[in-house]
Amino acid sequence: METMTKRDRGRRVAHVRERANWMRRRLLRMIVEAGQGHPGGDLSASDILAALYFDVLRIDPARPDAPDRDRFVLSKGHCTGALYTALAGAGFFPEEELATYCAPRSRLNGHPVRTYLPGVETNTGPLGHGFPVAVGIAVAGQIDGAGYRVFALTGDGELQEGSMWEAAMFAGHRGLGNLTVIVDRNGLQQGARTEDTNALEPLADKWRAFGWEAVEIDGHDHGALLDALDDAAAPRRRPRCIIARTSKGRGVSFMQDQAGWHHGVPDAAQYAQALAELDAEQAA
Ligand SMILES: Cc1ncc(C[n+]2csc(CCOP(=O)(O)OP(=O)(O)O)c2C)c(N)n1
Ligand SMILES: [Mg+2]
Repeated sequence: METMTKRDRGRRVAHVRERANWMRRRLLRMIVEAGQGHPGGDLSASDILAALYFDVLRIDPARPDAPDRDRFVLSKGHCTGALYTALAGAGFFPEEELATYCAPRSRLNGHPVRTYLPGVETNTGPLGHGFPVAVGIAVAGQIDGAGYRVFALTGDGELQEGSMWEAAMFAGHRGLGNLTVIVDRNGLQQGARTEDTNALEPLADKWRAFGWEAVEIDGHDHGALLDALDDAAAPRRRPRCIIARTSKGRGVSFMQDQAGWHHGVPDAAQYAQALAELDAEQAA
């Protein structure tokens, strides 16, 4: 492993922090312009996707199909606000194209489509489908002895889908050391708390029982995210689960931890307030 100086780490953390803030502002604008979107889950996942796309993933927008690229699967496929701003910011397509979000014939479908847009590894949207595909990609990498790593982001509500646990069991069985799943543990599914609907806890123990390494971190702490994701790159013989404790709607006070902002569009006054809050956070 390379040794990282404190200065390098500080720079990485500052960069991811700045990019996550940019993503939040940019995705809200995109949702306002389109008149639709899922801001709660987008804001919940922005720090995670910023750490991946602006630091961790070994990807090259000029070679989106490079055989050795790392793969990222947005299993909670409704969060295209976070995914498309990350892809645009990383150079996979021009930022101006964000203005076409959800428009007829746009490449930026409400849920991501692989054949439309470079950088999208697989179609997602129906919960419980993306993560099993990510497991399949990791199995292929294991069989081929390929060097790429596979990352998947799931929702916690998504873990109510039985297919997730079938895939988790198989990944444990195969000892997929090239696979990391990040659970966006914001405690909310579409209209209610996960624990009131069908309790997931003790969640880390469930993954461990399926043959995974599991860690729990603050999913808005950029340093903790980088450490956990760096660690995932270390050689090992088991898949790894990072349970990222998050807040749905993070960064915008009136959206935070509110099931009602799972989907929705801020009005002009709310949008102005959101931008002011995000500007203040960036300046702090
Ligand atoms: C199979 C399936 N059932 C229902 C839905 C509708 N749906 C979209 S998002 C969502 C809630 C997801 O909650 P979670 O996975 O926790 O996402 P987050 O909180 O990160 O937005 C639901 C029920 C869907 N997309 N797919
Ligand atoms: Mg959730």
